[in-house]
Amino acid sequence: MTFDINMIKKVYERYPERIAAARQVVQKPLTLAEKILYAHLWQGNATEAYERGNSYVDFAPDRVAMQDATAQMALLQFMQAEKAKVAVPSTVHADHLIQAKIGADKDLQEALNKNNEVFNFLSSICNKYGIGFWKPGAGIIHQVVLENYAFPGGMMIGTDSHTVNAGGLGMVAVGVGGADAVDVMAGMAWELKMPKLIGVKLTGKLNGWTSAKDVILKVAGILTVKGGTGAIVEYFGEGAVSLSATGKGTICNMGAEIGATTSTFGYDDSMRRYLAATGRQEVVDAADKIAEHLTGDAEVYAEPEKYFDQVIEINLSELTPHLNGPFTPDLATPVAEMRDKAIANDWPLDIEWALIGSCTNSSYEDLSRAASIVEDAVAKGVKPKAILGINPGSEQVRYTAERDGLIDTFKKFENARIFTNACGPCIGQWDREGAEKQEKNSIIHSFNRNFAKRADGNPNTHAFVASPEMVAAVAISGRLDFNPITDTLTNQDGEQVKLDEPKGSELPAKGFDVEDNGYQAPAEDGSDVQVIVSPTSDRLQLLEPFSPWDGKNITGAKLLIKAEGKCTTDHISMAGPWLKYRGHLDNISNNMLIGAVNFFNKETNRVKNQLTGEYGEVPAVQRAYKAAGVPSIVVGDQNYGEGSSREHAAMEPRHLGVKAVLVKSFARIHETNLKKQGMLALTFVNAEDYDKIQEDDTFDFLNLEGFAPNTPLQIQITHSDGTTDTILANHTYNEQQIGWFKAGSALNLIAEEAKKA
Ligand code: MIC
Ligand code: SF4
Repeated sequence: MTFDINMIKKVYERYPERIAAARQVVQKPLTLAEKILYAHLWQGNATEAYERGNSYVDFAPDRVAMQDATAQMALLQFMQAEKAKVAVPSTVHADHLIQAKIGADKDLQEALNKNNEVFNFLSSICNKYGIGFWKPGAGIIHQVVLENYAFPGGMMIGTDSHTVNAGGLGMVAVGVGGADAVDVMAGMAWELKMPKLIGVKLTGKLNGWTSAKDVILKVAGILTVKGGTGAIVEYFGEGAVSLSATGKGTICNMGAEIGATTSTFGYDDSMRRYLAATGRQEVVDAADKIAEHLTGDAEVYAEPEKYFDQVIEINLSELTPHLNGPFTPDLATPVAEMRDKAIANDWPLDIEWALIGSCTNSSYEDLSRAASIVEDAVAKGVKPKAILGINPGSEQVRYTAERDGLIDTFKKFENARIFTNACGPCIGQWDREGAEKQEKNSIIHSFNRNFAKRADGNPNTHAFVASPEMVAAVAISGRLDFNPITDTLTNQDGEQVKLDEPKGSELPAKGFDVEDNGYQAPAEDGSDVQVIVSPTSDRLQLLEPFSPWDGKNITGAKLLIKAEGKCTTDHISMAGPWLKYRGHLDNISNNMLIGAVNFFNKETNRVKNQLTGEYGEVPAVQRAYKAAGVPSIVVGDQNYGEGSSREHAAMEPRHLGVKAVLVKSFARIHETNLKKQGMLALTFVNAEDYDKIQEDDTFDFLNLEGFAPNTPLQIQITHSDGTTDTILANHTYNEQQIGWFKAGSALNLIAEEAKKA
């Protein structure tokens, strides 16, 4: 069955007219990204051309997706908007709260017991507001979306940074904070700065050990974790056409790791095959009628330099397998060079754990390619050295893989563990034995992120990212520097054997199958459904509106922390053990910035309380400022807030009384989240001013009373010796966003409007 086919048909019906209007205003051949953007303008047909990287544009996304860890906060906010039902098709996916420990059945039951209150809340709130609910065990949000909802030329937003995965089916799918999702679910426009465009031309064809994952591992190495900021990456060329739809999904998925707004591919046969195999021939039939609009214009792909802001070319025939890491996903190393690099950097070479899964690489094709390696090793009498853990992407994938014998193949290894169809170790939901000893070690996985502590909480775990087939090969050899193209392994009989190249099936030969996909449809009329939040719960807490701005300059603000170096959302609001408080703002605020490194003592979670002169934990010091009615600010480095869409990273400082975050540069989603929650998100006009900030500084804003678009803010810094520096801070607030700041948050404005109506 095809969900929401009428909505999809309506989108397609208006496409020709919308594209014609876009051609009128842009006056140039169009990229696919532009077609999708202009076809989804809130106002309808385009009347002006927007400036990339500059104009704010209102869009009308076709659908919204949320996962359990972000949906709680998104839906707690949606409740405040006082709407009866969501305005566009929306879904919630229970995937982040299931810990991997023993194996699927036991772990799932344990998660149900532990998170009962949250799952019941999500199930009932979805039922009330007309939202589809995918129950725990149904699968990882982005795989389920690709299998059921994504459609070429569509636009969606999701409260998870890897929403971009749906670009594998030719969507513009963007990760956002919950407050953005609330706008769209409440029937309002979604605002985005017109993205810049990066074109990636793929020539040749993948072969041997190289897989789609290596394309994005390579791109990440070229562009780095901030090279895609504010841009849509559009892939094209014969190499793009030769990739499977799920392979395209993998590439788009990890576009989040280069900060890209999203990534996408033109509609082609791989998408037709995937849509048909997942029961959506109707979408193929509808898309085929407007196929010319669902890909970039031929002129664009013939002379990409003329139309994209930046162009990269990769020859798939020459691409080799890569391992990226440790601690950052853009540190790309070709497998053949790993030995020297690892030795030079003292990265542990032994691998104890190898993990396949996550929204990036958990498709049927991924499992089949990895299984072919295991099968080959078993046939050659090679025993694996590392433990191999697998999280299938969805129940449909798991069920089909089991039917086709892939799961049995993995189980031929005694030390293989099949975990739940969920995020699991990818987000620190992993009870790894011995992790508390904090020993230096290496692991390899097919996930997308490898920030410190992310998978097992151990800061000394060096995590490397690779394709599922490389993960399987490394698991068997137990060595980080194993190169399956050249190296041999010793089998049970003492013989030297080589592993065959991976073989996989793009799609299951007998089709996909599933008994219970885990979907719960909402009530037609949810007005009688009660959503219960116990006032004594430590997991869920109804939200109180943040107070509006008093109209005055912020004065006497103390420095809470000057964060040094990489400060991702994992550093600002850690996941793993803290995921359980995602629905309780006050409780989760106790993890605020506990992972950030204090510039002055190089320690985490130890900052000076300027009121007492004593050092304490960041949340505790901030609570002391709040209790004393003293405002504070946070200072940070480049690409602050990289990674997740979790708006907790913005709501926690807001809740605890931080007024401004002043950094060298921001990651897109986090900057928007700060704005939405009524915070000041500022960047140094001169990056070197970061060096002027001292531990005992006090900040006075000089011209906040005149807060206006395109006008930098002046901040006077008073140091402890009485000297002062006045610095300039840039901001990107437009009129409307200044309105959010004044009202205390974007949601306060929606609530005001709702009252007027
Ligand atoms: C992640 O991969 O970091 C997460 C966990 O999926 C986050 C969302 C979250 O923090 O809940 C993301 O990518 O947005
Ligand atoms: Fe889940 Fe990991 Fe994907 Fe985030 S990156 S959605 S935690 S599988």
